[in-house]
Amino acid sequence: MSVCSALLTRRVAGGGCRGWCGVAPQLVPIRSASVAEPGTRRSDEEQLWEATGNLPFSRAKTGSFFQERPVLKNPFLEDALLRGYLRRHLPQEAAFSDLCAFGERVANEVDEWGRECEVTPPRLVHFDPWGRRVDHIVTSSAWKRMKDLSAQEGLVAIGYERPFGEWSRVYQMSKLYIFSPSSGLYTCPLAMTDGAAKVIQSIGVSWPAHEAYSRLTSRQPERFRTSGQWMTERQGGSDVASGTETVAVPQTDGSYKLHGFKWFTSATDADMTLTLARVQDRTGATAPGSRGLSLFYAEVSRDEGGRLRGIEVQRLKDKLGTRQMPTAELLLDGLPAHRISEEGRGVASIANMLTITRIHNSISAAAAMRRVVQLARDYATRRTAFGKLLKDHPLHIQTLARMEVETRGAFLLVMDVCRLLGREESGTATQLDAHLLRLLTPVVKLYTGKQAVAVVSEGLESFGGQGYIEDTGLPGLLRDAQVLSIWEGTTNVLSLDVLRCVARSSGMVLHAFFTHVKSLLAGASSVPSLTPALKAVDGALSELEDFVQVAATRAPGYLELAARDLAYSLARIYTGALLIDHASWKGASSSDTYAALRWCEHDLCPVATKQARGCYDLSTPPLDAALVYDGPIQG
Ligand code: MFK
Repeated sequence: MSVCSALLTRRVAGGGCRGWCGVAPQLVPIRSASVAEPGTRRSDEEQLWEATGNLPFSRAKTGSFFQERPVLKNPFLEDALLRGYLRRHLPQEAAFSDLCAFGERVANEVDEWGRECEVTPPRLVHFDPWGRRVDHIVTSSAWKRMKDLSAQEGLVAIGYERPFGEWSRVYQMSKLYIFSPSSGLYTCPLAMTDGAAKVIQSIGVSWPAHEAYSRLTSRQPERFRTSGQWMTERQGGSDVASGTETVAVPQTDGSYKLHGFKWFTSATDADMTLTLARVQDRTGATAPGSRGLSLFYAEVSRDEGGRLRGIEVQRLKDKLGTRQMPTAELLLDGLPAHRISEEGRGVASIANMLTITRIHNSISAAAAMRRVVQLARDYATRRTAFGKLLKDHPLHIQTLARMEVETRGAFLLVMDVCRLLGREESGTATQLDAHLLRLLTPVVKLYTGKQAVAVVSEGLESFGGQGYIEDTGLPGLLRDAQVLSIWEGTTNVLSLDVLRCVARSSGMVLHAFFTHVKSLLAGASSVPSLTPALKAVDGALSELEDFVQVAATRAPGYLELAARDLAYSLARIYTGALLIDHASWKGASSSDTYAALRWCEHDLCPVATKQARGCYDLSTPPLDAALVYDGPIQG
């Protein structure tokens, strides 16, 4: 049996990698070592005390005890669920050895680069020393290494090469999941690059986007290019249809020049972008709303004087987190561009990009949870309090176990969406798969974004005060997690997207949901240890069916008030079914069963619970408003 076959067939205990990918395991400190201060001159009295051994702080003011730091180990070998999931669905030796080797590289090399990206954030240089406007976004050398690494490792390319057919997206996203928390936020440009490649491919590869596509999906660092996604303008990021002021002025050669102001452009050092604008007619008029928006491809280039063509970088954003990555305000002042959608089909054409970036967002969310759990459980084997290691305090381990359950649920939910995406792209998707992909994309994004903030916050607490100290690298995990529920559609905007896709499909997406969850439950019905979980999901599914029946008879405002709780119910029920399904697999462990049972102790159908309490009755909004604005004196 080859080493990697062994990896596929045996359950793994501990973290050693030697013999699987041929690399000896190394433990990597997440911070450099601190140095004790030298001692000071001692008085005779002090020396006497010292001689008696009663002056422990006499030689070094810092004392002799130093807490051991948590150690990042190979994130692939540390992750029993990831390996189990792949053993079940993608038992390919090549995939395992690649993920194992990549995990080793992440722990031993890339994580340090990620830290470098954080401590050397990008800066904007507006002018050269001689006063010429240059608008250079200066990034760290680590950020540039991330770009080369991304090409070499095929972090975008795999999705298009499709080495494992319909499972290729699962493989690609597994690599990104391992990479994300160490990537210095390089996963952001990769998300948009992947999304742009998908849009160009789905529209049909033609000039000038043909060259762009081959570069976005290249494995050669010198050819690889990244893309931006410039959608947000000053009037807001959610209501794109009425918030987009940018105009596209037709040129005689069939191209356009864009004039407008993009308020949030992430990873602004990208080589190209996809963006929305309104085409002007001969009189300079544009069509309003969504129907007036078209999709444009533009390259970011410089003229002979070194000045950006048609772009001025107004300033970099001062953000709570994601500081590793440049986010800028851009004035588009005659940016050369090519229209790649039909006129007025901008939103529908960029929707593919939204699907991809929302899935990437969800991968980053699950990965952030996984990373904080890995570090916290390692720390619990090093930190002693009240006479024993943290790992020997049942209450502490209970807290970590709850985080683990959330992390497992998030992982299975997002991987299932990747599975559906892979089926769609390889032409094996059924109608049911297509409906599920449309419904679950906003659901997984909104749910995992919220979970990540909660789990990472809990994780920081498990380090005590050290979790609050910047140069441990831990607070950055929380600051970066906070964006996951905001960009690419906030929780409420995505909840409304769920309603929209239910309405547009005449309920077919919900029909697909019920059908698939029932089939997952049926597949596990013969496993007695899962009975309580099965009953819980089955009961929640019935409650959800009842809710849908009742809601269909109510005014539209009723459903809007229920939108967020409905999305949460879909997430919890579907995740419960996935955990049960995974635990019923013949290679599952007792921990897989336990995780499923624990997950199903959640309120799986909060929309039914809250409906029963009258939370969506139309008498509620004025009461909510009165509560929110209780206090100010009415003038
Ligand atoms: C680590 C990971 C990093 C991730 C990358 C971070 C980058 C950060 C940069 C940003 O945050 S960029 C800003 C992101 N902005 C958003 O995500 C926008 C949020 N708002 C929405 O999603 C709104 O729902 C939307 C703008 C789409 C609403 O616009 P409309 O014009 O009111 O849409 P409408 O009329 O409902 O649909 C227009 C068409 O698009 C329809 O197609 P048809 O005309 O053929 O019927 C819809 O079916 C289609 N569509 C809309 N949303 C869709 C969709 N199709 C598929 N999926 C969707 N989600």
